[in-house]
Amino acid sequence: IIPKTQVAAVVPAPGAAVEIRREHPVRQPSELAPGECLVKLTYTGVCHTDLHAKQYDWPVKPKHPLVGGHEGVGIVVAIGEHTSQSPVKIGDRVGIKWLADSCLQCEQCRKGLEQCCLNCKLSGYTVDGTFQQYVVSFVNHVSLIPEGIADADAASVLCAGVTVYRAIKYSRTHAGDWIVLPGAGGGLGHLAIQYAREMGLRVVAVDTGAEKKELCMKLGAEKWIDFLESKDLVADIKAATDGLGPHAAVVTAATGAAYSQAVDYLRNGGTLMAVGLPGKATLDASIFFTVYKGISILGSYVGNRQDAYEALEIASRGRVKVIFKLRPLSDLKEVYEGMEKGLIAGRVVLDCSK
Ligand code: 8ID
Ligand code: ZN
Repeated sequence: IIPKTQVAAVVPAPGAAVEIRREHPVRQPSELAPGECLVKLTYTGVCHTDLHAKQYDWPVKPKHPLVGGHEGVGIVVAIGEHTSQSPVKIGDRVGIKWLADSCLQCEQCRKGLEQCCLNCKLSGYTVDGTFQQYVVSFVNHVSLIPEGIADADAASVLCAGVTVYRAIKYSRTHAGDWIVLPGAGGGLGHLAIQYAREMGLRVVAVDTGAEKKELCMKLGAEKWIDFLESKDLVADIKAATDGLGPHAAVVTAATGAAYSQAVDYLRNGGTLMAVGLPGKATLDASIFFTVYKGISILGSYVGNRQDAYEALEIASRGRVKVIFKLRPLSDLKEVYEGMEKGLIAGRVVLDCSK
């Protein structure tokens, strides 16, 4: 019942264009190692990280040829022989996250920082990901998808949702606080608005264009600032937050510029959560004011299994919804073009059957 070949989107070499291949091999159940599982995918989100991988612009490099993608949902159809104590079984509906596998034994794994495991495997980066119909993943790290949420709706919770959920969770804010979200109209940002609201925060959305403005306001942002129209971003953000600045900023824009004034507009004692991942930019912030204002600057990298569980649970109750356009897997190249130009409000989710 497992076909020998499938449709897959392949980046053959560093910086090359993505190719749709219709005869891409499927790893057969007998070829799975212990701990591996084969998942038949229905839908996958497209994250800006996948575009970084294709463009080869990060200091940590991907494998090639590469099947990208790390926001997939599907059914476990096989588990490697001699797998002991699998938390999932054949027939379970699971999600594929960026963190495909970790050793679970090292200091970082023991501390629940498994995404920082030195022996981690990354979906769609160091191992093939979800831009195909059958993906090999790992029983310890696939996420069970709760009932109450459809496959296509769950897909982008697995990276975008988990990532912003964790970033807000550790932003040292509480109900009633102000949070500013540069990149609010994008894939991560539009979910950050909703998780922030769910946690009782007041949201200032920063992004550009009428479509993203409408999306952000509809999702519960209280204030909107267009970063291309603003003549003084620091003054505008402070004015929007009682004159004192926000308690936290979660930056999900993929550019250094979006970080540059955060220390200036944050409230004394505020927290900057670094999430967006420009490959080469450095953080440009006043050391003096970082100290004088008591600012915390924290990097936040996807999430662990518990973060995924919590982010999915909230989404499965309908409290957070991925806003997406559905396209066939074979459209990935065009999706990347739109993403590069900043034209995608919310997310794009791909139908793996097409
Ligand atoms: O674990 C992590 N830290 C993690 C997880 C997943 C993704 C980090 N990321 C990274 C991605 O690799 C990428 O670098 O987060 C970044 C954003 O991913 P995304 O949300 O998937 O990208 P998007 O949909 O293109 O959204 C980015 C938004 O930023 C806006 C754009 O208009 C777009 O809506 N933006 C830009 I570009 N510059 C801005 C600025 N200066 C800005 N918004 C405000 N101010
Ligand atoms: Zn991602």
